[in-house]
Amino acid sequence: MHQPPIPHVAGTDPEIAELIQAEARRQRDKVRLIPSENYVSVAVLEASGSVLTNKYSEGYPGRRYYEGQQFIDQVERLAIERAERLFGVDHANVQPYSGTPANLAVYLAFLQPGETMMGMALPMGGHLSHGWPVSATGKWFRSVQYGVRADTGRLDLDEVRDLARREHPRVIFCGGTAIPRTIDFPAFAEIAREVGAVLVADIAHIAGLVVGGAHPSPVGYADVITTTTHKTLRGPRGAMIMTTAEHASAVDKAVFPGLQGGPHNHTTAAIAVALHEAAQPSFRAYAHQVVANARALADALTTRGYTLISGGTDNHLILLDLTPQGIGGKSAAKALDRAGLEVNYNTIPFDPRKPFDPSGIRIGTPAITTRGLNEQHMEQIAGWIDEAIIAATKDDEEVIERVAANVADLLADFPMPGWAPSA
Ligand code: DSN
Repeated sequence: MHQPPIPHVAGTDPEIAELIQAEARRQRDKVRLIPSENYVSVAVLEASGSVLTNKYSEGYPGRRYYEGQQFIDQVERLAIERAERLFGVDHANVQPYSGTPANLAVYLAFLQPGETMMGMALPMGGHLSHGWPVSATGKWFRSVQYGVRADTGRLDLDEVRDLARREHPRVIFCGGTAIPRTIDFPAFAEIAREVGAVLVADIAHIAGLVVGGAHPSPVGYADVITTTTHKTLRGPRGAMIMTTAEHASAVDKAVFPGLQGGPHNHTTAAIAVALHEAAQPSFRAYAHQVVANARALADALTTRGYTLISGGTDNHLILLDLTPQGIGGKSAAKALDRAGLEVNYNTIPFDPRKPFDPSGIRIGTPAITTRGLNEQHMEQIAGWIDEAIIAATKDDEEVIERVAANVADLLADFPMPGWAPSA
């Protein structure tokens, strides 16, 4: 979309055009370390910016409520077939607008209001839509939340089993947003089977690692798999729900007409393109490099004395507890951003601080891996993170500016995918 730039937006609406260009420059100039973000390809950008946005198509391929579906049906069928083939599932629904709507469809398919579900607590690494109290999922259902052990920072599946036996959930979610370790899908499946619950694996963060062979797959263990399409999977902002044949119809009905109207066809096309890209051998290499980079970064931060929740990482994500450094997560994240290193502040398990100014920061390697950085750059990035955090504790803006200049020097050799500056 931005390559070449956006002449028609610039002509019609220069204000928005300049904001788009400014955001593109920002993405170019930062070492982007937010684990749920990435850079999509120009092909994905083109599909998402296409005339498919003009078309309504409530329903599913071959069963629509509007005429004119000759090509939209083919787009959606391709996206579905590619998802089914790539993940090795019986059925895929590619219409959910994003991760939370996908998870809401699961509630609608399998639970009545007030019934019991289980999910990982948000401050322990879970997600709002896994039954956290401020979300509709925590208000409208009886939510039982599990967490990690205080001594290891890891899930204790015996505790999860005990809780499930006691509370009898109808649905159990596994997965989340700040889990640095491999998710044990077989163990969750055993627990769900024992208590008669539907197991839902929310693999939004790790979907790209799963298809790239860098994280075990939940297929064959989870009854239902939800995922966004824009994180490690490197597609547009959207989501999918994948199921065994048994649950296909319940999930399809929950998405449409249960929760949504017309699917966003431009997004569906971009998801199809992203799935095609994810089926290429180069995507496997990317997925393994994401993990190798995260491990190298985790090691370099550990060497510098940082406390990593769970002691390290198995995937794309690192959760740092900054308590020993004497700085809150929010101040650290803001200083790092000024230094050209974009992370997000994040609660850590058993956080004594408030979510809007927690003790941790969350770091991930998908976007920098897409940009072409590898293990040899992680030592340098860990050093800059350390320098910027120490500088922040001393209000030393000079050091922060110097780190930002070093970041710019490094990134000059790694063009941003999807955008080329106009000048
Ligand atoms: N907001 C996403 C993340 O950053 O992990 C989860 O929905």
